[in-house]
Amino acid sequence: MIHIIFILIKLFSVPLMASVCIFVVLSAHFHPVLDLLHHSAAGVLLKVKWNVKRHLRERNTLPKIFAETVRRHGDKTALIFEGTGEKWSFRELDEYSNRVANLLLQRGFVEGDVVALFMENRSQYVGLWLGMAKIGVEAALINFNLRLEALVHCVTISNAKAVVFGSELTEAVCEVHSSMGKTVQMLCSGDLDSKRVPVGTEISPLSLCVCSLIHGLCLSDRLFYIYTSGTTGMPKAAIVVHSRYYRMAALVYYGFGMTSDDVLYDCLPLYHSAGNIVGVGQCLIHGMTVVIRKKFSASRFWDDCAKYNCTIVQYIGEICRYLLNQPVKDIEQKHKVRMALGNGLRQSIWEEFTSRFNVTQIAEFYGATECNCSLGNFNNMTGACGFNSQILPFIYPIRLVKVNEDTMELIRGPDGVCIPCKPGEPGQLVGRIIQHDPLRRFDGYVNEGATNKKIASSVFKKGDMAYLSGDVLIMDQFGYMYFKDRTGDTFRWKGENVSTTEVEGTLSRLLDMKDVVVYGVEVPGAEGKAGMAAIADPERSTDLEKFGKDLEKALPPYARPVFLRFLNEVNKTGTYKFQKTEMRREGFNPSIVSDKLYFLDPSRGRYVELNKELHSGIVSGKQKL
Ligand SMILES: *[C@@H]1O[C@H](CO)[C@@H](O)[C@H](O)[C@H]1NC(C)=O
Ligand SMILES: *[C@@H]1O[C@H](CO)[C@@H](O)[C@H](O)[C@H]1NC(C)=O
Ligand SMILES: *[C@@H]1O[C@H](CO)[C@@H](O)[C@H](O)[C@H]1NC(C)=O
Ligand SMILES: *[C@@H]1O[C@H](CO)[C@@H](O)[C@H](O)[C@H]1NC(C)=O
Ligand SMILES: *[C@@H]1O[C@H](CO)[C@@H](O)[C@H](O)[C@H]1NC(C)=O
Ligand SMILES: *[C@@H]1O[C@H](CO)[C@@H](O)[C@H](O)[C@H]1NC(C)=O
Ligand SMILES: CC(=O)N[C@H]1CO[C@H](CO)[C@@H](O)[C@@H]1O
Repeated sequence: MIHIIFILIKLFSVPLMASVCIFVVLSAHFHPVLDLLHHSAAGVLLKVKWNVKRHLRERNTLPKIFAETVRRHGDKTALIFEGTGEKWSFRELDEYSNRVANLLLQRGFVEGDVVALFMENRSQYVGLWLGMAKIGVEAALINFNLRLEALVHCVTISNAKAVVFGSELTEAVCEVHSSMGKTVQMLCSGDLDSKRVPVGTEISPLSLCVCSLIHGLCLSDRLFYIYTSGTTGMPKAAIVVHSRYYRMAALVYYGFGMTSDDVLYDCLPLYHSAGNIVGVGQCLIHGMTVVIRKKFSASRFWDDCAKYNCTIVQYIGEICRYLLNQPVKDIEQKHKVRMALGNGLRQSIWEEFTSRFNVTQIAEFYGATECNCSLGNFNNMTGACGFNSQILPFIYPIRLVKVNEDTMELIRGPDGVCIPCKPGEPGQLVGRIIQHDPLRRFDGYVNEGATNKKIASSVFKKGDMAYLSGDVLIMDQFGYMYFKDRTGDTFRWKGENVSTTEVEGTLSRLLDMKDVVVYGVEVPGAEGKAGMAAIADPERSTDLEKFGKDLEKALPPYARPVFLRFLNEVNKTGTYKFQKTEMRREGFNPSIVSDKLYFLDPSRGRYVELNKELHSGIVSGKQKL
């Protein structure tokens, strides 16, 4: 078999980015050349693509790839559960998952069945879904914070035949048991306390027997479902196929130059792709030891890292800021962590984070579970979340296209095709969908309607199809991509676009790293949306006078929040992202919002308390904004 591949060589003499392209003809197993490609973004993609093709050819699946990892690493520690300190070797994880597989077979589950997995973080979690994967049973990974309707919704849309739950969640399961339908089996992992189970509720203990097996599946089969926490409405179940799992884990492994000797600290929830794929995937596929923590703890973070000799830590959302918020202590520098891997590190705290915690590399990447447009900042470029070659755009068909940032509607040219952005112009990230290419397929959601909203046609050229990321990014002239804002979060005020992410970063810095959530609220009669900042300040320690002055220096007038809302705590998702929908809906009406509200009085240039009288003045248009 002859393959033609493109080799990129970075010319270090030319600032940052200038790649030359050489065409080489290679035989399929010429790996040293691939290693050469290691550190260029396109090289990483080619390598991963190559591996995916090989796995497809060899009819490998994730369980088979894992079997290979077990063969290589056997008694090495695969998972450590911080909490009990329990350690599992690769062999033990394998045996546990085999028992799961056997049990499910005995209970009559077959390939293609769906089983919901509802439990808190621990090693068994990985063993359970892996065991299901071994016999082609698809796990629906349910957020363990869900209760009542949301829980029923997630189980129901997955068409699960059974729910496997952790004994710690017995009560939550009993609450919804009757709404779930008699045909859904309830299996409890751990010690079932029968006193907590109401009479008439049918729950069976999950008792496991030993023997091993792997079924013949294929890399493009479904592995499990992950629920995306949409900004609006109920969660959607996104499909993860074996090849996607492999690809996501492999892209960061090769892209960021990890090795199987690294020890990764994973304190993210396992029902999400960051924790379960990007994190745990390094264990299953690459033989890395992964330390799992039930729940992120800012105060224990560096102690854990030092205790387990972790070399890589994962972060997401606001986690880095919570770490910076902790009092300084020795241990935060006395660890072996060389890399922080994740997404959502704000540019405003990037350098403070690396210097204070002595972490030399930020491995920031971008990519939603269901998205076909992942990016990685493989070159340790401050503030960037990814890179896309400007010279060889065909290697990775993603681009930024012009959108109305307010509504996220695509802006199209006269020919009906989307307009690509120039360097420096913000645009929505889109990825071309090529169904027959396993690296570029879109697997979509379980629900067809949800899939349609994420796909548009005539994006790169007439008649094609592309995945819409929903996020606005900016690319510089070299091809580095910078995250600008989340879906629909940018709003217009005084004819300018306000990026809530940027304003949040600035305000939080001015306010000693407090949680700050920025969003736009509608004011009758005013065009666009007025900015509002919800600030978590339980002690009410904010000096408004000083804050107002600092703000004048830090932000242009249109970006300064017109309203402030002080509360004890802001709501966050399981992945430490802020929830704004409810607050946006409540607006700035003091008779709806019970928290203290302030208004930036333009004539006095300072914040004043927003009472009912002032509110009606604003609504009637008497009070200028
Ligand atoms: C961490 O490394 C030290 C020295 O290299 C070693 O003594 C210790 O056992 C290691 N700890 C763990 C949990 O592996
Ligand atoms: C910071 O990390 C480097 C390399 O990992 C190490 O050599 C150095 O001692 C660390 N600094 C402190 C203060 O621990
Ligand atoms: C990454 O960048 C930071 C500062 O920009 C630098 O201190 C660090 O050494 C770099 N790390 C690597 C691995 O190049
Ligand atoms: C704001 O965004 C829109 C597109 O969403 C763009 O047309 C407009 O030029 C932007 N305005 C400014 C001032 O950047
Ligand atoms: C586009 O979507 C497909 C299907 O899910 C995915 O496999 C592919 O990798 C995506 N494109 C990119 C650039 O990742
Ligand atoms: C936070 O979440 C709780 C429970 O879902 C809800 O009752 C409350 O209104 C939310 N608070 C805000 C400020 O959105
Ligand atoms: C295995 C393990 O330690 N599981 C823990 C998961 O979390 C629950 C509740 O927080 C604990 O009770 C379990 O012991």
